[in-house]
Amino acid sequence: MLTKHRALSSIIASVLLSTVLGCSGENNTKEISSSNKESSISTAGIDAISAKKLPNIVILYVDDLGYGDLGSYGAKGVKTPNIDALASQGIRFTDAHSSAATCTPSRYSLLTGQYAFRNSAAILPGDAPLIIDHTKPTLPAMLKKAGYTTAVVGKWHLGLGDGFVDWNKAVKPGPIELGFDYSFLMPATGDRVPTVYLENHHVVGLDENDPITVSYQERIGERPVGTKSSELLKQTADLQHSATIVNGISRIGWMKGGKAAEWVDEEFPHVFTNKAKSFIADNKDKPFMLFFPFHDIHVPRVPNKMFAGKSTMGVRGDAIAQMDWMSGQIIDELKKQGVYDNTLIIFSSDNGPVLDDGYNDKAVEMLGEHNPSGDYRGGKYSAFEAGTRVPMIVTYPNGMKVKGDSAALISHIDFYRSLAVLTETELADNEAIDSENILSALLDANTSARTEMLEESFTLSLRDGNWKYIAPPTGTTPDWLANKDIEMGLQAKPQLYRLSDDKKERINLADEFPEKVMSMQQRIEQIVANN
Ligand code: NG6
Ligand code: CA
Repeated sequence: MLTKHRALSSIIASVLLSTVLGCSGENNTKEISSSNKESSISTAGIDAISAKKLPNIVILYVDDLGYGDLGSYGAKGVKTPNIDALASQGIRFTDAHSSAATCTPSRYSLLTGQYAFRNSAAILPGDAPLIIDHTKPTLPAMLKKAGYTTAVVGKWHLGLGDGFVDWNKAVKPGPIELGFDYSFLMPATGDRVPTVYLENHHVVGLDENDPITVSYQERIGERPVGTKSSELLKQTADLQHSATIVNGISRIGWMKGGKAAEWVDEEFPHVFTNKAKSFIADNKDKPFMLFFPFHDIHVPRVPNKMFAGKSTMGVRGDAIAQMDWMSGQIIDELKKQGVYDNTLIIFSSDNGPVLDDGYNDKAVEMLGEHNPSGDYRGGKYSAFEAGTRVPMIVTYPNGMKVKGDSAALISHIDFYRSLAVLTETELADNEAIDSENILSALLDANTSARTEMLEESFTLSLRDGNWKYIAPPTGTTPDWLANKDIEMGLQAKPQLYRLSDDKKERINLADEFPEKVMSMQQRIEQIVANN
């Protein structure tokens, strides 16, 4: 089924969602009356109590995993048996895209169903305020309304607080105010201070006699910094990543205090996985939604020694093996708790791959034959396909109609509306305005999805079937990306590619098809104007 593009014209005003946010997560017997029903109950005579329950929803969201980084997508330097097994039990998508080519915009769109440019969402520093308006609809609040208990465990990077965060007090608004019942976070990224965990509103393990202060302007406190104490480092780094050193890794930004609360990077796989497993075990008897954004395989790549040498690619490959193990642990817990068959798992990545992202971790030198972008051009930050075209696997034993490979064109921005349809939740007119219902394609490998799709990077690109148009950028790129314009797909002239015979986006057809260029540029302008 091809869903219709929503009429977007009259949507501007905001609608308070306080009623949604106030809803309890108790309704765990809601039945699904959609076409999935035929696979729901096998035994006749069972009454409504055992009628098919809402499926649990688990979103495994890897950071910076490229199209070619999994065994099931052609990886050469690392094995990913747990994810590959998942792929063999569901649908492996070949044209699925993160909403943007960087993390913050991508996650913003996933959780709001709106393009990040509508909110100027860009990569955030670790002390940025929450960029999602908690008075407006969000994916977790929508699912909470549908009867779900919701959690986020992992990397956040969407800002916290409303301007100035005091890490020694309740840190809010944040995920709880957005509709998550439980949160256990890395507040920003692994390469940004503060290097502490945040559980619900509070820093974990904080000693009140050693308060935390964070600065992105100037050095504070006594901790050594990468620019001066390189002998303390496990990996040296570029200037940007050479501020406060914690656990032998220099980070972006400075942090004072909070010594007892510091994380140890090598412990991430156990810490985050255990929190996810506990949430699953605690909620196995009611519908739950777990959003699990990994730190891996983002920099700094400091995998646990369990994974040392598991790949032929050094720490970047070992971090992929670690991510695969963590995924396996979570999948096993779903099985152990008897809820795997009734769980919709979406596995994907927030943007394309990057090798050198600031640390000297030998990702480039040890790459070998492995191609992180698969057959596509570009990677993280890039307007070319590999900026957003990422691995995506969906399983749902109770509801899956046709397994196998799917070439459906899908954006992660579509999860919001599709999950609303799955859970029979009505959306308000101004809710998830850029999100399309592609639920049928998530459950049936033979069903198509979008015909057109916007890709966000440092410019906007549009897919129209196999046509790909990259608009000349109108803004500026960060200094650290200077001189990389061609590599990032950013050019002053329009670019038009025909992916069916040029998947690597090498032959710019813009001069040959000026009308196509004009119509696709106009379509981008319409989308931006919300028409
Ligand atoms: C950039 C960082 C990069 C990474 C990225 C965010 C520099 C030079 N580069 O600013 O290392 O942290 O932000 O990555 O500072 S993302 O996947 O979270 O978008
Ligand atoms: Ca990312």
